[in-house]
Amino acid sequence: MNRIKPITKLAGLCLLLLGAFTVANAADAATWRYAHEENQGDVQDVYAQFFKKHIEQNSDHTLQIYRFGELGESDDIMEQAKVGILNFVNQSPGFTGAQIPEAQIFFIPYLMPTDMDKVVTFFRNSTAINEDFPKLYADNGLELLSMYPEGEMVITIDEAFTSPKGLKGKKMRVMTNPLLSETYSAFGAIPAPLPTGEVYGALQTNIINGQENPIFWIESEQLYEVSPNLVYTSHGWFTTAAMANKRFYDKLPNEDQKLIHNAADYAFENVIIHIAGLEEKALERIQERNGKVTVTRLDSAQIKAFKARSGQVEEKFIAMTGDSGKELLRQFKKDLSEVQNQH
Ligand code: 6CS
Repeated sequence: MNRIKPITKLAGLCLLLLGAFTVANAADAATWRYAHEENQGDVQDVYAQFFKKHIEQNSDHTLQIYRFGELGESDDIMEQAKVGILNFVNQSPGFTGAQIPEAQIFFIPYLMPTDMDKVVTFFRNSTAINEDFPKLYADNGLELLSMYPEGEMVITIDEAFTSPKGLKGKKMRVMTNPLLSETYSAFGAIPAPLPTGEVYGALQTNIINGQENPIFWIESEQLYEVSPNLVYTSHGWFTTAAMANKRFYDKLPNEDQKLIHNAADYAFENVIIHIAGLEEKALERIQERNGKVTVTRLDSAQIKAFKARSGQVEEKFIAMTGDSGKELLRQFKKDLSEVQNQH
């Protein structure tokens, strides 16, 4: 677990600037800097380590990885990547959605399948993911390398619930994109947008009543200690994205650009292997460690009541994104129906 300390962030930034100076003096063999949003051994860290392995085994370049908290919050590392002091950043649409509204599509509840095989097939084959999103990110100065799933979203809360009524008046932490707030309002709750580092403390002090995340993160950040009732609502998957600063990427020789995309493909394949079974194992460990943890899995009739509220979120998504979002949603749904037909 890593709750951000300002002094750690400052030290990290000093190292980063020193590193940038060193890189500027290097000729061919460069040191590239990559930051992500998670702790050691978590899904984004696994992706980053495989990305690094491929780069370093296939070139003279080295990759310096910065984990959650070392350089600040998610929005801090994105800012550092956009100005070019970081070459690569892994940021989830949960945060990127605030600057690229179309990335909020992942927060329309019940759009994604719950079955992992279908989710993975979707990410591999989807035109929306592999052709449309790279253009949207490029328009924002980012070369998109991979979009990949991390795990099913599970709600943790102070009192278990089985209907929207049970969420009434509950303050639920959401990542800081406006559409996710709409989802929780539609579910009957009061959305509370917060950066990652503030979630544990807000739960501990009852400033919020609950939050959502994949189980591996609930374990990694020990959120189950302060939010022990787990509710499976089947409303979505946590998606994330790895990208490069586009100015940096565009100036690279073709062979380095190819190397980077090959490294991303290699990391994607390995992260998919990593997430298989991850959530089940994390849940077992959580239950062993804390006897207070409860698990509620909504049945199909209970899910129906939440699903009935997804239409209004979809409408908000279109209102927020206009024709571009409408077209993305059409393609997204087409890609998803192809996945359903294949399985
Ligand atoms: O909820 C969050 O803020 C964090 N959750 C995960 C799974 N990864 C990092 C992210 O920022």
